Amino acid sequence: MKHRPIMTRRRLLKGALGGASLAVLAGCDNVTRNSWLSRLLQNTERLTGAVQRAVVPASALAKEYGESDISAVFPANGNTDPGTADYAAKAENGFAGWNLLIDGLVTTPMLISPAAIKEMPARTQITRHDCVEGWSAIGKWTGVPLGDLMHKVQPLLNARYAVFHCADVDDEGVPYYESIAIADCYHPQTILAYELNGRSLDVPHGAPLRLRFERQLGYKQAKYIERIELVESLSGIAGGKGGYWEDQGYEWYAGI
Ligand SMILES: Nc1nc2c(c(=O)[nH]1)N[C@H]1C(S)=C(S)[C@@H](COP(=O)(O)O)O[C@H]1N2
Ligand SMILES: [Mo]
Repeated sequence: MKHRPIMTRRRLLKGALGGASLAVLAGCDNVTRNSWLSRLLQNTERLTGAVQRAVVPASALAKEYGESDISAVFPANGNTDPGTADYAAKAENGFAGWNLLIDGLVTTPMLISPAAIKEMPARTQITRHDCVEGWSAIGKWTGVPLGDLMHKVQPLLNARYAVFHCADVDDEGVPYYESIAIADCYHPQTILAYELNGRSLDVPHGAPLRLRFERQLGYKQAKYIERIELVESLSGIAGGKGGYWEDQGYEWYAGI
């Protein structure tokens, strides 16, 4: 994957501490190995999340833009093709053979095809995507509100997180995954998107289904989703921190 943890750490650091502090660190490529600094950074990140949770209501909407604001090019980043024979065969077939599984702590587990999802009421939103690697892009996303799918499966009372399992793996075979709080599944701008800028989602941008969770950073926007698992705790899943990048030290609460 392109994202290098150290470099992105430094970008997060820039955001957290500001340009002046970054200048002091310029040329230091071992910032993440420097223990006082990484402790400070982690505390700063935690503080940012805590402050945001305190001052921004969970229901607040991310800014939405107009058609004229849409970026001419929306970069594709991270994995841009799951690359397996199975995925290629399904992509070739317009994802007719794809099924999204929603299971775990739900009353009614469900298997649903992208075609059936497209028949449900849709939401379209023009929003800005911010990647920690230092780029942003404005795109128009169309998809099904995740809350509508939650109403179908009915989460059990002890479900606390939705975990998004993706079809792609990194160079070492580690699968991509992400997670958000159940309450955030019902946020009006949390959608499972199947269109970007009025066209069917292409492979680089996460076909056939990808998450848009607009008040958080790019790495939360899971692509190639094949399973949504509702759980009470994230500790039993992969590295236990709730996401592919979180397992490598990123914040789970990636608020913008
Ligand atoms: N399955 C999967 N989802 C992913 C990634 C990935 O590598 N695999 N990369 C993340 C990162 S870091 C970013 S910035 C966005 C990029 O989305 P895009 O390719 O549509 O620009 O997807 C996120 N979701
Ligand atoms: Mo990213």
